[in-house]
Amino acid sequence: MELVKSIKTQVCIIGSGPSGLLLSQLLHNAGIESVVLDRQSRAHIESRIRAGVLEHGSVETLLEAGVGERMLSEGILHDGFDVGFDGERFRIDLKALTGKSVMIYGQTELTRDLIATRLDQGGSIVFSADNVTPSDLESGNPVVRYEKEGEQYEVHCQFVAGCDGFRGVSRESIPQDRRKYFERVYPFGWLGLLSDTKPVADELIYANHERGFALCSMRSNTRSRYYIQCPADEDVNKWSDDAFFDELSLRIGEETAAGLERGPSLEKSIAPLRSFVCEPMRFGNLFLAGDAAHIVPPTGAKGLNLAISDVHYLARAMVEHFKSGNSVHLDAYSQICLTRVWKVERFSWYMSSMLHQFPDHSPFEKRMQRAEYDYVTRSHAGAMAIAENYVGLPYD
Ligand code: RFL
Ligand code: PHB
Repeated sequence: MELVKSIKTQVCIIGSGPSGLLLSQLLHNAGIESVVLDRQSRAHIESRIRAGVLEHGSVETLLEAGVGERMLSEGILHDGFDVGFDGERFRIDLKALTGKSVMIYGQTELTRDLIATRLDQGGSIVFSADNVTPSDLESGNPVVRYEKEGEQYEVHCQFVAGCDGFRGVSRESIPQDRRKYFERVYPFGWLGLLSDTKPVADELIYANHERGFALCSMRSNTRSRYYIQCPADEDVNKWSDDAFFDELSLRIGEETAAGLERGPSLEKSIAPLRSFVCEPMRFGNLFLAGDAAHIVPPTGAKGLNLAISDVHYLARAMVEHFKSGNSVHLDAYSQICLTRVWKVERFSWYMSSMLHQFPDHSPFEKRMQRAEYDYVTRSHAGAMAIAENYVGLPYD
């Protein structure tokens, strides 16, 4: 008979992306034990290239969690960004409109900081855990089974946090008749390129050009991140670095392109664009957070930030439960998150709709896009609506 090793903890967290790691950190800060399980290796997790923009509230949450030191010294505050349309450009002055800024700091760096802090403090993160399977989720004693290096394990806990991203196991372990999915898949993707070159501008540029959307972003003053809209089924191998920079140059206009520094790609990949929400975000003692529960297209820079706000609410609710036995916030968790999630879904959908070329758009819809851009760039209220969402809606 095979021996199954048994582990006991208060919260079993599936997924060691930013959601799972930050939750583990916030629980630890309140004296609550957790075990984090991830199917990937530490090296793989620490090398994934993802988001780059942190909202004001995300920065505050990370600082309060005690994981913001390097972000404060190496991150770059941006007081605005540009939106462009058919060669025109307009700066959304975040600081003047809202009094707030956003922080440019890569998700890759944030993940490294979170892993290092958890491990330094003796936290338990199991990397390369195979066949992670949550069960007994409606009981008071859920169990999460996994395998590692030929051994079988069982984690016994009070709560399971499903922080395992869009393709994880947690959401799918909710019976079909107990959840509802809402989804839109966009008819294009983003081809992204990372290079050790000086960013083409001091702030981000989002541009809608007749050849397709383009985004100029960065990770630091010496590392650029660029994206161009591409067909959803595009083959990344079709794009040499030069072909990418040629196309980007066309879309950002001659004047800006004149200052574009080219350099070999450190990473080049295609991300699909999707809007998705699972309701509710709880099943028994399983709580979903981050991409496991919802996906936004990246045009508003919201995915990581939404993950951080979910975790803020979940940690607060779990701490309250363990400290005082009060479950008011746990019971309200899904509803509190979903109210904010849908507002952020709306903003990400809106930004994506205004800034991309849609293959099925009629001339009427093209005029609507242009009118939207004109409204945003010529009305204080229009610019404000973008700015207050971009710096982040307040937490409830
Ligand atoms: P993650 O980061 O996907 O982490 C999930 C973790 O779960 C593990 N996992 C499993 N573990 C055990 N068993 C299983 N069966 C498992 N299945 C999966 C995975 O290995 C992984 O470690 O989800 P999390 O923590 O919820 O974080 C969400 C963010 O990663 C995501 O929303 C952002 O990256 C989205 N995003 C952006 N968000 C922003 O706020 N600002 C941005 O500027 C921004 N830009 C982006 C983005 C996402 C992009 N891509 C590639 C989708 C730009 C891009 C190109
Ligand atoms: C990025 O730098 O990766 C980035 C920035 C802004 C976005 C999306 C991605 O809206």
